[in-house]
Order: sequence, then structure tokens, then C-alpha cells
Amino acid sequence: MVAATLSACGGESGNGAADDGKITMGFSQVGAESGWRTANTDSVRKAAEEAGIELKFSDAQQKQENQIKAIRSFVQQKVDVIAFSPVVESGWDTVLKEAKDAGIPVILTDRAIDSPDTSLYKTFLGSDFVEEGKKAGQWLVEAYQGKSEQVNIVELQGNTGSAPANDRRDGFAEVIKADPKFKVIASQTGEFTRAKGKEVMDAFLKAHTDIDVLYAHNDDMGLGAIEAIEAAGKKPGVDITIITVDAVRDGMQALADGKINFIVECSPLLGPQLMDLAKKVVAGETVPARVVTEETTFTQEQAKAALPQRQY
Ligand code: GYE
Repeated sequence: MVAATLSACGGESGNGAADDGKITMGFSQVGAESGWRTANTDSVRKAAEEAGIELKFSDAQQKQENQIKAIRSFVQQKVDVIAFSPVVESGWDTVLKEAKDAGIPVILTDRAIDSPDTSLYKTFLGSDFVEEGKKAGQWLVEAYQGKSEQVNIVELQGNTGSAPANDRRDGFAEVIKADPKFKVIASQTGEFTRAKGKEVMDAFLKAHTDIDVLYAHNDDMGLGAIEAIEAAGKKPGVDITIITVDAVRDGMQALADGKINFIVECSPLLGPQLMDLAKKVVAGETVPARVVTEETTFTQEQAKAALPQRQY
């Protein structure tokens, strides 16, 4: 009974794709919280068009319930493939089981989920966020080499429960714990936005007069924090060392201007790889379980050199 229903559904969606010869992808995006996200959305839209894939785009406005609704509606519409960037890591098993039962393959893009059931999705395309956090920590360790005084760090975390917030925090912590002079004196979410980054940094500055370093999980929060630091009469990049992640153009400009000290790159240009994977998955081909994005890091000098060709 169950098997018959399953194959009927699978057959239908398969026929749907073959009928008009066009692949339909349901894509649930996190929101529009940052420069990274805007560049990612543009990349996905453009790549879908170039690949001849019909994109049903849905913006979750940073809410998991909206993503769950979008995925359910994609299942109802019998799209050929579902791709989504999970706003948080946990709580996806039920809805992804529904997609699986309907025979619709799922691709995780940008962010991972924490479910042990890896049969719920075909592949995960995106960055290694732990590695990004480690790179941030490694630069800091080198920058403060030979100094013995305590280094007071404040941290602006990404959205609570999201893979990039968890992993960037953990990767960074793992590297700096090797030297007890590094101390995270305050850590709070800035929700990956400029406005919240500014607000939280403002509170940090009021509570602590001795901040040496700011580690922000993305450029936007760092940029918001720079406004708060300047408003407090301090020089960002000089009085407070600033490390961020992403390397979007505004972040790179602040780095070149000396207001940020180091940026770990995280590429949002996932569209072309996502469409390639979607075609393969719909055709029933096997794809690697994990596709990691290649990325680099930037110092102030490197940002000056890279800015003219920066795509996003
Ligand atoms: O770093 C941040 C965005 O998931 C990698 O989300 C992404 C992160 C990115 O809001 O700017």
C-alpha cells in the first residue's frame, strides 16, 4: 500500500519533469539579512535562468516556520527538486521526510542541518564554517604573538542556532584556547544584520571599557559595530582590532580603509554549482554527499588589490 503510493508519487513528479522537459526547483532562502545573502540570491536566480531551470523562490524572512511552509508547498506543487538554506540546524526531520516520501530530492545549500538521518537530503553544498572560525582565530594568534597582556575579545554571533553561528564560534574558540591570554569577555547574537550589530556593540562598549578585539561572524554586523565604535569616539581597526567573515564588497572596502583588520572569505556564489547538482540529482545520478566551497582570507593590503575585481 505504502510502496504503491510512493512509486505513484515518484512517477508523477518524474513524468512532470519529462513532459515539459524543464526542471522546476523550489528554493527556500533564509531571508535578506546581509550583503552575503543578497549576493547569494542573485547568484541562484541568475544560475537557474542560465541553466533553464524554473525557480520557485520563497523568502523565509529568517523564520523556520516559513521555510517549513515553503517546503510543504513545494511538495504539494510536485516540484522536481527542493533546495534550501536552513535558517537553523535542528527541527527538519518531519518536513524532509514528507519530501522524501513524495519522491522529491532535497539539496542543502549554504547551511547544514544536524539530523543524523542523511537520507533526508542528497547533498550539502556550502562552506566549512568551522574552518572559517579557525582561520579567524589563527590570524588573531599571530597578530598578538609575543604580547603577554590579556586580550579582551567581544564576539558578535550570527543567528542563534544557525550552522554558521555555531561553527564560527566553535572554530574560533578551539584555536584561541591554546593561549590563556585570549579571553572572550562578551558574546551575543547580532542576527547577522548591521542594525543589530550596531546595537549590541553599543551595549558592549557601555559595559566594557577595555575591549581589544571584535570578532563578528559576518561583515554586516562588523560594519554596524564600526558605527557604534566611531560614535563612542574610538577608532575601529586601531583602538579595537576587528575580524569579520564573508568578504562582501562593503566589508572589503572597510578593510581597505583600515577600519577592519582581517576578513575570512565565505563565497555566496553557489548558484552554478547548485544548478549542476540539481540536474544530476533529478536525472538520478549519484552526487558527492558534501561539496565544499573554496575560499581564502584577506588582509588590508590584499583587500586593496582585490577590490576592483570583486564581484559582490
Ligand atoms: O555569512 C551571513 C549570512 O549562511 C554563510 O549568512 C551564510 C551566512 C553569511 O547572513 O552574512
